[in-house]
Amino acid sequence: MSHYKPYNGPAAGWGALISVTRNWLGSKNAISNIRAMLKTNQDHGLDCPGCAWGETPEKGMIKFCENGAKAVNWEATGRKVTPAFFAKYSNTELLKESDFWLESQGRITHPMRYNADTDHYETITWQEAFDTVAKHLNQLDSPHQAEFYTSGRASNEAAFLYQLFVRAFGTNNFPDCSNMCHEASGIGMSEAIGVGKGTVTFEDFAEADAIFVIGQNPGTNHPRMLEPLSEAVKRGAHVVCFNPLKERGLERFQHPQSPLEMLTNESEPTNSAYFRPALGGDMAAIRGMAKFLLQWDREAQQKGKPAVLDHEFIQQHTHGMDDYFAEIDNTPWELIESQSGLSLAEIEMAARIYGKAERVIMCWAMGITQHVHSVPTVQEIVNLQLLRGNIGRPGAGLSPVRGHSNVQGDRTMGIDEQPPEWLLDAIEKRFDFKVPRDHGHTTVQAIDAMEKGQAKVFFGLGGNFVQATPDTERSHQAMRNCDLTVQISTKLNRSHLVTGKEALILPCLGRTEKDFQKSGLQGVTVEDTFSMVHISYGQLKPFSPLLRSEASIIAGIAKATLGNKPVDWEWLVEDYDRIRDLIAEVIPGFEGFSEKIQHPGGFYLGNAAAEHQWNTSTGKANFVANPLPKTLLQDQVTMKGQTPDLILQTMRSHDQYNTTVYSMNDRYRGVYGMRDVVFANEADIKRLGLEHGQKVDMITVWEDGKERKVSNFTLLSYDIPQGQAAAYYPETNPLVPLESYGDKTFTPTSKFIAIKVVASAANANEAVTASVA
Ligand SMILES: Nc1nc2c(c(=O)[nH]1)N[C@H]1C(S)=C(S)[C@@H](COP(=O)(O)OP(=O)(O)OC[C@H]3O[C@@H](n4cnc5c(=O)[nH]c(N)nc54)[C@H](O)[C@@H]3O)O[C@H]1N2
Ligand SMILES: Nc1nc2c(c(=O)[nH]1)N[C@H]1C(S)=C(S)[C@@H](COP(=O)(O)OP(=O)(O)OC[C@H]3O[C@@H](n4cnc5c(=O)[nH]c(N)nc54)[C@H](O)[C@@H]3O)O[C@H]1N2
Ligand SMILES: [Mo]
Repeated sequence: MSHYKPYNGPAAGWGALISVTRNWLGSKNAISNIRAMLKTNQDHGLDCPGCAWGETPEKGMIKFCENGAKAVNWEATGRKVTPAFFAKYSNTELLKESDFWLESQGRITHPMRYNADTDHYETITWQEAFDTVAKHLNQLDSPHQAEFYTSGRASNEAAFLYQLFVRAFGTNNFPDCSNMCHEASGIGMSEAIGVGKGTVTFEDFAEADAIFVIGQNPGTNHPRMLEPLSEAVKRGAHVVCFNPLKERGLERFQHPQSPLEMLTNESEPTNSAYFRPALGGDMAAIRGMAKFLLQWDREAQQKGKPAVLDHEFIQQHTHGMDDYFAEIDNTPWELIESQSGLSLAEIEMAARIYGKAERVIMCWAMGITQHVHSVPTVQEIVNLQLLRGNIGRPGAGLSPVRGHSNVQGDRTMGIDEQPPEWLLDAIEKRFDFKVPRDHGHTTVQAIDAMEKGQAKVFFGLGGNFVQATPDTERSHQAMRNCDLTVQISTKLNRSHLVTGKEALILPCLGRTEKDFQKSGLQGVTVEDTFSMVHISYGQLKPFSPLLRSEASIIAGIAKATLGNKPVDWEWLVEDYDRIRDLIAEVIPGFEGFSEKIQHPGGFYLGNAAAEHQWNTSTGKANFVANPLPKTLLQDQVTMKGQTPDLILQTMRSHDQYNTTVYSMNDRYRGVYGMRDVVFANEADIKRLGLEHGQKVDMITVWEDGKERKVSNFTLLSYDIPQGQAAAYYPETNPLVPLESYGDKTFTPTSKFIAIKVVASAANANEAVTASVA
């Protein structure tokens, strides 16, 4: 029964363990799953396939979190999607089922080919599958007519082989999940400090005096991050949150492995300050902090008091200070206040905490990166850090907290539609073929190309492209336009059902499973958000004898398409050390790769900016002087004179992993048994003449005249700033216009969608009685 009841327990305490236990008990393999979990993070253990947060360094400690346990358990389900399953259900029938139902059917056991005549998936041999892909690829007029998507769970070894194959085939069309995720962090930081990755390591969190957590919900998405946050507060450091929602994990915290805390059922407040900005208002808030610091510094100078800014650092290491200070001076306080959604008193308080702290770490995630002006916002965070030299010192730095467990590693391996020249040169030199130099497609550009019929083959290394991407109706049609769609996957999802004229499902081993190749048991490597690379060994028996590893599937396709060029693909896959030896030759930082990963805990890739080596155009760390956006609403909305009712952000519930829904509950937000809900402020609900509990439709305000609408969502009165709404992804992806993306990033603006909210026409009366407390 669906209901809504605010959650009062602490985050990650008893509630977490109860939920995990229930999850395990619901799985036939509960015992072996637990055993697999217990080996997590030990030598030759498994890298958690959940998020990209770093593994805790202490050796021998068993560290896991509720949502990591869910991720393992989800993969290690007892349920199977067999050829008999596909014989039973036609594709049309399967399309009627929910995403939740589809993934709950279990792991796919056989390679399958879609037969349009019967509307069923049918078995196919691996070789037939490889030959089908090769036939389609080789008959294209240009290699740029194929799109090669990657989701961030792929291992380094698989990703490296994949990019080598695709480049040897002739294109840089590498749309990936990163395009929808931390793209702005990479672009913004690269221009400013010369590296696109976080500059801190796990150890830095123990030394910080203040940790800012901006636009991130770690209690759900990076639960192990709550531990260093809580420890920081315990030793007197500040944790400062910027989030319009009062996320439970950030309010209070109890660690499941600290029995004492659980016995007393008390939880420590992790946040010393919690600010609730407007959606997209963070750049203004941080500009305001910088403006205060600059003002205080000038006052201090006049009075002969100690400086507030780190002038020595600025002189020695940065470029562009004058322009940036001028930009600060030109930014009026009124704009800062109105755009940030915060009072100047709040911003001043944030600035005081910041200015008093000797060492500051700034963390952020999707609340920052999924806006139009995400690159300038990331750069404003960098600017602030440069003002006080908070980069490249112990306990200080930048921490864009990555999403998928190996999304960062995939980029390092060259999954990049805009590859740097040095990488292409290195590949060309090592493998002796002419690499494609033209930039390829991002995710949004790939959809556009498929929509227009310019791209004809879609290939997915993991992920659930049609549900993760914006403008659902159009992205589905784009997929249907293709001649061939191919998905390398573990579980059934909608991307298998929204097919091109031909379609293949290629089932692969998950990270929890043992991967045997000719030379024996293989491990794969991943890179976490702190640039630590380590090896992971599957622990469980492969789910079906027919499953192949991602690397071996890619090798099979590459061989069928290109023959033994530029490498002997199958020989490489016999022993992953051979792939790692190639990586060692091509990718900087991986010299001696196979030996280095023998070291328990793996090895640190290093970070030039953290060493104060600035690989930028100026050879210094750049202050980038971006003006605040004139208005947060895009022209497509304002120029038409349209007024949206609310601005919607789309986010994750506690029981989902991106498009994978574990259950219909969102415990920390008090929602049970339903996901088609929209949170809004009581005052807005009144203003719009609506009622708590009522069914509503949401309609996007955008200029192109296309109707973008989702219907029959339950409207919930929630503690959310006025003018804002929040709802779950992927259900609300139909509302995100394909053309609404970030400047320079092409990242869909999933955290800023202008909408109208109206009462649903159908069953309106019945809806009012929806079960809400
Ligand atoms: N269990 C679990 N773990 C995951 C995932 C998962 O789905 N489930 N997904 C993984 C992936 S791929 C990623 S990228 C990460 C995502 O991790 P998060 O970025 O934490 O994910 P979201 O749910 O999108 O949450 C965004 C947060 O930002 C806030 N927010 C939204 N807009 C704004 C804004 O304009 N300003 C500010 N200051 N805050 C804002 C929201 O209220 C919310 O708390 O998690 C990874 N880990
Ligand atoms: N509206 C809105 N849209 C968003 C976001 C948002 O916040 N709001 N977030 C964006 C973000 S941050 C991201 S990262 C993307 C995520 O986009 P994706 O990475 O494409 O989506 P996932 O849901 O993580 O993919 C799940 C599927 O991956 C497959 N899979 C799982 N494990 C493995 C494995 O080990 N190997 C292989 N080959 N396949 C596997 C399973 O079949 C599963 O169904 O979505 C983006 N879309
Ligand atoms: Mo992500």
